[in-house]
Amino acid sequence: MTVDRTDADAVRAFHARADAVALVLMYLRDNVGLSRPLRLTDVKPRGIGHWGCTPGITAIWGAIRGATAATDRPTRLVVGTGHAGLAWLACAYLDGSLAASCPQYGPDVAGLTRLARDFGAQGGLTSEVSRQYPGAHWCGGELGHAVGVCHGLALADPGHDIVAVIGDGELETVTTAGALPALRVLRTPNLHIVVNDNGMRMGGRSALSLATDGRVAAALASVADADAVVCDDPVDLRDALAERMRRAAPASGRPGLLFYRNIKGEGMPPLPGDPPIAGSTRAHKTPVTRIRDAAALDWLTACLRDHGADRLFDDTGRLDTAPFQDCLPSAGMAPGAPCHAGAGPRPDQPDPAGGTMTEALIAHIAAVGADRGVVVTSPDELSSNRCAALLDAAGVTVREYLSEHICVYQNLGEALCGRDSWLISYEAFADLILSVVLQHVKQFQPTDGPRPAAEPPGTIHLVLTSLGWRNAYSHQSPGFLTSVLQARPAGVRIHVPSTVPALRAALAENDPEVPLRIYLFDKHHRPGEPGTVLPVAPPGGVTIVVCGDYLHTQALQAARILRDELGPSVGILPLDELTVLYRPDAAAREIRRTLRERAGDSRVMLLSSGYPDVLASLWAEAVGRPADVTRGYVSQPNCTAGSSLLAAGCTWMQLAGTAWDLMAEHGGGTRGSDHLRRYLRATEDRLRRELRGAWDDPHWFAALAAPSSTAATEGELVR
Ligand SMILES: Cc1ncc(C[n+]2csc(CCOP(=O)(O)OP(=O)(O)O)c2C)c(N)n1
Ligand SMILES: [Mg+2]
Repeated sequence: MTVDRTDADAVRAFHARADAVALVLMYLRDNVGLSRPLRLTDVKPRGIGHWGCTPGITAIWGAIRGATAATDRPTRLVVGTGHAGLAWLACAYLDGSLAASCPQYGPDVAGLTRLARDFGAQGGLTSEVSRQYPGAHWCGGELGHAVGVCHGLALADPGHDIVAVIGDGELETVTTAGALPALRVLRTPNLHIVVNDNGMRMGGRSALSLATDGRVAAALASVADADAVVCDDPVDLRDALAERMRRAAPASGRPGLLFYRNIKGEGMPPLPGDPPIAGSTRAHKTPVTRIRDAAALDWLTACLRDHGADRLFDDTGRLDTAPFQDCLPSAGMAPGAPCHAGAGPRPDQPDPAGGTMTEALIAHIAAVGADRGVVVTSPDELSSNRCAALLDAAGVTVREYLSEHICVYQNLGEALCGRDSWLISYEAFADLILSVVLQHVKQFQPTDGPRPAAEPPGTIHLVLTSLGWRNAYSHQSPGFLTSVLQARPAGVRIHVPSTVPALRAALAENDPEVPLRIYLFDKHHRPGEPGTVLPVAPPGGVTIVVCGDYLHTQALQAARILRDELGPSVGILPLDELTVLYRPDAAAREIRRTLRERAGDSRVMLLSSGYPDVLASLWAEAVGRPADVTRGYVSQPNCTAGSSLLAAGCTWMQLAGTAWDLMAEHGGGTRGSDHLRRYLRATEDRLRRELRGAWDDPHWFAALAAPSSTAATEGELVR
């Protein structure tokens, strides 16, 4: 298919004008239409933004706009180049999509002046893509998310064409490399990946640029089983995209991989006497940082005029859209249109009263799936996490792919469509996606800066059911929760239910303002029901505050032994949701009041599911006094759960011993119980002895971590 001349001119005009707007945003704070000669006072104290990617992105944006106009297909766009904020805003200003959400940036001199002043200013618009950009997906400048997010979008929303724009440097990220072969499995013909192939990364030539004859492009397309296109002209790119969009569902089911070849930072001449900018590493950011004298002012004036900055507005000061009108589509391009997953027939649901944590989880997800359809992603760990039953639940779409990043990116794609989704992963590898998760929630912190009135995204439910404590030497660490906590993010809930009812209560919470819920529980065991131990410690007694079911089991056993010996002396206080320790809302304040009351004047032992220090300081702040003892994960070389617990001082015998010491220190009722002390020490010694050189926890200790099978061993265990 070929486009007619008007359309071709429109694409080229859009490209040129968008570059002009980008230069205005980069350098000017006044006189944005060049209605009079530039003065130094019109210029920002220093240039802001990334020029290098801009000419490529503006050309690609014009091509996408043109293709969308020609086909009338609604399109969603994800720009992986987080540093393309300058190009992004220039394009969105020009095509009106920015003003649709932020009317202050309207199509006239005043609107562009406001935008130029806000761009990069404190309290204004971020210079890298963020949530302030209407319709943008944001990833904190982390390269490598775009194709994975587009998997999620393309599958969640087959009614839209999904276009991912990535850099040739971004193409080198492992996440992008991993996301390409996934396309073979996913079959997403509505996905079009456009590579801004400008030959350069930030600090040098890209790998892609080393094979200029298109061999790398062909090889990558083959890996992805995608239709490859290589072109140097935005009009050709527009043609290729329009053709793909017209064949909205090519019989082949193949996505498109389209390479737009250009020179990084082209269109910006150097200052007289300086080395060339285009195609060099100088092009990446702001090639000329400061405009301080008449010569630099002349250079900037010429540069702006060359791109048509003086022709952006008509005589009345309105943006002149006529030259590129034919590539302004009527169909929307930004994310936001609601979409609905087909609800399947009701499944044979697992028993909602099922006894284990994972059974409760499966029952919940299956019910949600039956009601409105739901996506579950997992990095090849669904069965290992005991959740394979989800594969058979109607309305539940499971996507397994061996990359935590690709999984969470797909969840982000679902969230952009306003849909809730689940990611089921090992705790030990959740650290891999920590920055993605933190960035996602960071965007929901309240800010005073400009921000579009966007629909809240769907909630991502991150389920961690294989605890890092169990194999933290061979695997990574159980520090994910405490790293998240440390950031004290708003809009997050961290559920560490100690019992099945507590998990059910967490699952039943439904607040669309919460973009991320994290659940941590141990897939291995059946935790004790509440009520085994009175929650309130008597005066002089000890309250063990427990986060999560894993340590809860140890604490329960410790309390049981002490109570058998000393009567009601130890209480257990489960802290089932961790963000209550800092959240400013009334509900969290009320929970903190209850915690203070329950802890009363007893001694407090705080057991953290991750590393101890963060929880210790949050507790002290929330309750008004520090815990007397804090325990949590301690990294050390071993390979069994028992030795992790032992190193952390969290086995039941250590906990009981510490509680006993605390009571003794404070004159509590420890009458005549030396034999208990001796028993606890002897048991701890025995555990240490039996663990030395062992490959597994001793049977008697492991049995406690799985109370469903404790009955047979309990006599042996407790004297
Ligand atoms: C994961 C990650 N690592 C490193 C960076 C730092 N960084 C910013 S831009 C860039 C180069 C990007 O090159 P490319 O994708 O080709 O973009 P373009 O040439 O269009 O600027 C790098 C390495 C980053 N943003 N994200
Ligand atoms: Mg590049």
